Amino acid sequence: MTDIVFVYNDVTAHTRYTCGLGVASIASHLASHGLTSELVYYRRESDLPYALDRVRRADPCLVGFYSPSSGFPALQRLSMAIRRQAPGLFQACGGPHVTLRPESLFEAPSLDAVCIGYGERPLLELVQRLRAGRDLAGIEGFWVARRDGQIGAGATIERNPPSVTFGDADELLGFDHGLFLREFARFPDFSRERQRLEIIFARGCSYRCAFCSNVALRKVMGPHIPRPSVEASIRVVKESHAATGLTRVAFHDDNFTLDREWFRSFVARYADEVRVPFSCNLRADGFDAQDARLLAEAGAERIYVGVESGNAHIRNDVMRKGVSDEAIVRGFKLLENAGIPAVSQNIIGTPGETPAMFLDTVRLNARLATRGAIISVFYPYPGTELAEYCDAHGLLSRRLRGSRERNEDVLCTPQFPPARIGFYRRSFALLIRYERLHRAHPVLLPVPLTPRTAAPIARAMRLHRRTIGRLRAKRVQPTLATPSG
Ligand code: B12
Repeated sequence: MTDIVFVYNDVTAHTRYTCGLGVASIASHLASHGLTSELVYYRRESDLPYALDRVRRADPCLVGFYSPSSGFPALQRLSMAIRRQAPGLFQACGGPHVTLRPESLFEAPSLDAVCIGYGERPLLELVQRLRAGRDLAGIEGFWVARRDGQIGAGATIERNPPSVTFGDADELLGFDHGLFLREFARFPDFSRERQRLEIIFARGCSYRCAFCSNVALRKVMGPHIPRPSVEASIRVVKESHAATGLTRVAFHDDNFTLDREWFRSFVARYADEVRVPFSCNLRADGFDAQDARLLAEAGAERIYVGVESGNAHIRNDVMRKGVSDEAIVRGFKLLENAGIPAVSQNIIGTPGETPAMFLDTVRLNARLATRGAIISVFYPYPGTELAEYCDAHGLLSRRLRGSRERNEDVLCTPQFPPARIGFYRRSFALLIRYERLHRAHPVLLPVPLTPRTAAPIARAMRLHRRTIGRLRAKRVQPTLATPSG
């Protein structure tokens, strides 16, 4: 009999198939204590009957949800359906959303508990007590609602302190990737060849960016950022690599060079002992030429760098990123010199941003040697400084929950209307391309990018791309038609 069915909720984020590392870490910890887990990867709401069927067949003692903030309404609907199907089944939810908003327990009248903070040890304790039929009082990390299988807001809630003491970071390091890989097999478009082995070492980030949940999480969890030793980290990469057979690795740490000493020692050993191609995240001002060289030697094949905005006021005064234009340009240059493809990560629609300011993001990206530029629409995550600002200034719209987050605008921003945000998001790559051409050939392409010229320029670039595409297709066709033998 299965002890736990985890539900990883991806209906609003819809990233490519991804291993939820919180769930994978908890499952690995539970397995080391003899408890078994199953997983439902909740990709779209039409998966509801599938999820109910999996829960019915597994007959666990607990369903454990993970969800980003935007997906919480979908989670509530599923949780409600599970309650109707199995009234006595205990339902708990964890992750950054409920850690920052434990009051979600009142909003979801079919949830029995929410986990605030690290979940490995609290969930083990909870499941052991459920299995033994013992009382659930006083489990650190959990707010528990005594609903007795009922649906309703009237339950009394026991509020225990958050789970903030992590314990031995080496001992707790481990991920049950197999849990996710087995479940991915049900999706026809899942490709094992393209799947990366996902791993995270440091739990958090010490920077104070106003758009990121890390600052809010540190307020709950305290300033200490647990990090396993280099020895344990290398061991777990080797073991996970051998267990999954995946041929590329993604290190998900918010900032891989946050602890420089750890980083240098880790990549040196990784280069010698593992050397599987990998990707990671860096701050543009967080590394030097030697670090870039070490990354290249270790097999870095893609590095994601947060640019956020090309407008220094938006980036540093509003978003509190604290990185200059020069540092960003220098960071990308170092990666280019080391031969590592770099991808910039950008945000559009930050409170206070205007179309003219957004064009600074296009211009800055055009100066960088990028292998791609990702653009996300600003989303105010609970507990962040910018979410509080949006709330205080009446900027939050009804689209906030349940939206395809980062793809749709969710704020009321008269100075940057939703249709304009949509246009710039869709045209971002084309506008960067135009700006590069304009810089290289100012005489041939003299029109500067402004909020007035952006739309006709994007139209012309689209037309140009289509024409080139057609011409290429025509040139390629005869070759394809030539009999090969
Ligand atoms: C790695 C990462 C990713 C990876 C992997 C995703 C994943 N879910 O693991 C990728 C790149 C795919 C990703 C995607 C997204 N991410 Co992300 N991601 C992170 C990052 C950097 C680290 C998360 C992590 O792995 N931590 C380590 C693991 C071991 O800890 P954990 O996940 O917190 O889980 C612990 C506890 O929360 C708890 N817990 C977790 N689940 C459960 C379940 C139960 C039942 C219990 C009891 C406890 C419990 O116990 C776990 C172990 O201690 C965080 C930032 C951060 N520093 O936290 C952002 C973060 C979690 N992501 C965020 C967001 C918004 C997203 C996306 C929505 C972005 C997008 N639109 O595409 C998607 C959402 C995907 C999804 N369906 O959840 C936000 C979430 C904010 C929020 N309030 O919702 C964060 C906080 C960053 C931010 N922007 O501020 N992300």
